[in-house]
Amino acid sequence: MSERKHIRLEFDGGVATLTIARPEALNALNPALLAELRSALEEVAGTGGVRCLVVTGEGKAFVAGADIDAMKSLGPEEAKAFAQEGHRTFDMIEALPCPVIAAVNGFALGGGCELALACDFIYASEKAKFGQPEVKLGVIPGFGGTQRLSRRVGVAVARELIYTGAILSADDALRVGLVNRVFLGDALLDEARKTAATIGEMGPLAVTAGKRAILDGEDRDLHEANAREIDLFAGCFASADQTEGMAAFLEKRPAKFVGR
Ligand code: CO8
Repeated sequence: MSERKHIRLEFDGGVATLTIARPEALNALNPALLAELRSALEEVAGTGGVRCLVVTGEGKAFVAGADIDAMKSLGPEEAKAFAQEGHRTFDMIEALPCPVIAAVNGFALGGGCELALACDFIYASEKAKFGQPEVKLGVIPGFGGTQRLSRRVGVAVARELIYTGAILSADDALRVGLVNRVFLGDALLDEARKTAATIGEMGPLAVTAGKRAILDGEDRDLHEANAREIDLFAGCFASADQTEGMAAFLEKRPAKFVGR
């Protein structure tokens, strides 16, 4: 495993946990951290048997945004390159075959909210705070927030958040559908890993196909998206896991999935 300064990666059975750890800057994303994030995601993709990834942050922030100090003097071309780098990194999360759960432990602002949105779904600590405060800095979200936030919570709520820079509590984020579940005290990471382990017990090819069908469908009209679902559904029937899963049900025993 390569040395990374601000990212920790742990593997426990089929569950991987990626922790962003630059607490002195509330885990703000600079180019070096984004490069480490890509390298960690490559490691996850290249490690056999990972069934679900949990992404979290160290300290009081998940990620408090792109690094404002690193951005303050950029010209338009450099800003474009930085935004593209963020997109490339977050696209890798969506391209992973396994689901990714964002376990948002604290501030998820700007690029941090965008990172959480690139994950399949979000669990939050009661202390979490969400927002796209870029307009307060004279810019707009540049790591996918205008698109992924609208798709996740609807255009009306996304517009209000992006135009006002308002910060949502965990409970308000739950109310608008940004967050799936809110946990009290220190329960967040254990609960996220528990869900990750549950996902890991399912047929892995089927889980991957489900992730693909949902993501691919977001860019298509309903008819085309349903056609994509049909193809992915049919593809499951070429797998040993489909034979095993259905046989196990009929024989009233737990399935033993092999990922083939
Ligand atoms: N970038 C750089 N440093 C940061 C950031 C950040 N986003 N957030 C916090 N820090 C640093 C602070 O400067 C401070 O450093 P120091 O101790 O050296 O002064 C340290 O982290 C601790 O922060 P605070 O003292 O401010 O902690 P508080 O608990 O008082 O406040 C807040 C916490 C409310 C989270 C506050 O830090 C804050 O408002 N941070 C900025 C949040 C923000 O605006 N995020 C959006 C950034 S823009 C963005 O993400 C755009 C994404 C697309 C980029 C496109 C590329 C061109």
